[in-house]
Amino acid sequence: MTKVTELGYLGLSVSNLDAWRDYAAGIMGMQVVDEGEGDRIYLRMDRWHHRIVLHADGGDDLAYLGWRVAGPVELDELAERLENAGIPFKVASDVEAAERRVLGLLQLEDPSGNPTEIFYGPQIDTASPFHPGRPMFGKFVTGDQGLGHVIIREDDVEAATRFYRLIGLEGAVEYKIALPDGAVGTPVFMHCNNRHHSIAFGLGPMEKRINHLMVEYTDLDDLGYAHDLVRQRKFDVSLQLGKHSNDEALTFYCANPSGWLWEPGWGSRHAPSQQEHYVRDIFGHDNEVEGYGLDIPLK
Ligand code: MBD
Ligand code: FE
Repeated sequence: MTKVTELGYLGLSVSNLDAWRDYAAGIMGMQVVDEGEGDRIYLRMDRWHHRIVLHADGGDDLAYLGWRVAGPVELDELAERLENAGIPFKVASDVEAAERRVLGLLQLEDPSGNPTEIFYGPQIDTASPFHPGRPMFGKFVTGDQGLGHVIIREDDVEAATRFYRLIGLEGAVEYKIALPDGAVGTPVFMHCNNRHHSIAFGLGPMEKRINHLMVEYTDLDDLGYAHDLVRQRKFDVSLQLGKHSNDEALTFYCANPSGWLWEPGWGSRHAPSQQEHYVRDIFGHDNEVEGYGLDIPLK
């Protein structure tokens, strides 16, 4: 069965491009690529032309998720599967594919209306070495694990789980976490490669389509460097440094210029081959500034 292979790219809708340049490059280490289009800039994390497009259209939210498949045959197979499942989609034109720097893509919406693209053939700029926006000890963990993971809004968690299974992700509930109001939170985490999870949802209602983006460093010192800069520049920290039980990554959560969260991380383990669940995190992740949708006691 054809599956998506990675969370390959993201489109983000932002209001303040300059603030985002400083944040993504100067703090997090991404490379800004500005091709003079005026309404967008690109963020590079590796040899790809880009992993993230920042569209300056004021939305301050997720614009689209890009899931990769191996090639044109796989794209056709997924199109047929969507058709059989009665899920509407559009085959993008050559001009639209070129805008995304890919060879071909389908455009659709997930069950909560999150704009979703399935693509193949990204432009890889092998001739242009990755040049981080600030000195880096190591690199970003990407390759066949994709760019990172996102937590997004899904109003119907079961419908979302079915949708992501249909396009090839695996996974289910991974935490049963006691919430302050006495309820039990049961977030779903899903993966499509070795990255522990590429997408998660089901932590209750959210204002924005996206709660956070996790990007991972190969080197612990880059996480520390980002943490120092976030503290120096006094960006809100929603969850302090801590270690998750599921991916065992050391991470913290800080506000980005669009008012949702960035989760810099290091040391994630790969997705296990069988389902597990946890009732708390390992250490840390204490709540600090409230109001970013993760005011939950993780331990
Ligand atoms: C994660 O990456 C995460 O964001 C949460 C809330 C719990 C476990 C792993
Ligand atoms: Fe996360």
